[in-house]
Amino acid sequence: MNEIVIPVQLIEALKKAQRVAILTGAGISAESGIPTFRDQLTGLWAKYRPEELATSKGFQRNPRMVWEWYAARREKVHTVEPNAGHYALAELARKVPELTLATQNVDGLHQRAGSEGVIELHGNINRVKCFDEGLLVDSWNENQGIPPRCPRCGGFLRPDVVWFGEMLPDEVFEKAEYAAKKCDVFFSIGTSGQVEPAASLARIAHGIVITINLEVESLISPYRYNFNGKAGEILPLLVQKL
Ligand code: BJW
Repeated sequence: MNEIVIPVQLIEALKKAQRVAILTGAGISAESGIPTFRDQLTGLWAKYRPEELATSKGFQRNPRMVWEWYAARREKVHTVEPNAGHYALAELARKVPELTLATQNVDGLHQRAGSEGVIELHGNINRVKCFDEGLLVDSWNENQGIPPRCPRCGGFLRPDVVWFGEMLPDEVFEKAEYAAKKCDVFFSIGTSGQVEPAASLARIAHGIVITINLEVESLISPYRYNFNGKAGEILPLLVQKL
């Protein structure tokens, strides 16, 4: 691993920052053992077709397959732990006056690491809702087939995540957008930036933009800092210096 150097001017800027906004993606959970989507070998989309598994049309075509795929991923999430990157962001929130953390991840690991008020742009795999009514459901009869049925209307249940072609939950994106526009420092961590509208947050971000990603070219300039490396190694170093 290359030595990670955190520029002094970045530390100073972070110490002065009043508002910090953060966007995270699958890369921050990779070190916990959750696969990303677009890694060419291990990513979920290298093995599965997004249009079959992450669209409402795919669900209508094969609800059992989609339910089971998400059930297996939910099980996986329950077996892993937050990593040093998740914990560093929870710690960062205690060191700056205002911090908004928006994640595209559906695994709930930020919350388990102690982050509060997390904006879940793409929902949460641990919640379930009715496909027809869109209302959250807490419990259901396991003996009514797969997917289970909504206890209110009898429709299929589905994970409470945002599939392609679906709107992000009401007000969720607006909150993240507001935070990005108002912040002094914006972090983009472990995301390929290929999925809209989440990716637009880094483009509209005000102030200094810090990117932490295995695929980014290292860069230091007054308003852009790119760190090529693992979030779970870079974030703890950075937060420790504050
Ligand atoms: C590390 C690391 C380590 C690894 N440390 N880094 C404008 C233009 C074009 C298209 C559109 C547009 N607006 C809307 C669209 C359509 C679509 C879209 O964006 N398509 C593009 C793919 C072309 N967007 C939508 O449909 C969205 N809805 C919407 O826009 O509604 C309005 C609307 C409705 C109807 C019509 C028109 C508009 C919804 C998007 C929902 C995305 N859903 C998924 C699945 C969620 C459920 C589930 O988990 O199954 O969300 S897809 C998947 O991608 C998942 C992720 O949250 C999302 C982003 O992926 P992410 O997090 O960036 O992961 P990767 O794998 O791509 O990248 C990981 C990165 O980490 C890599 O860069 C690694 O290098 C790095 N890394 N280890 C640091 N240790």
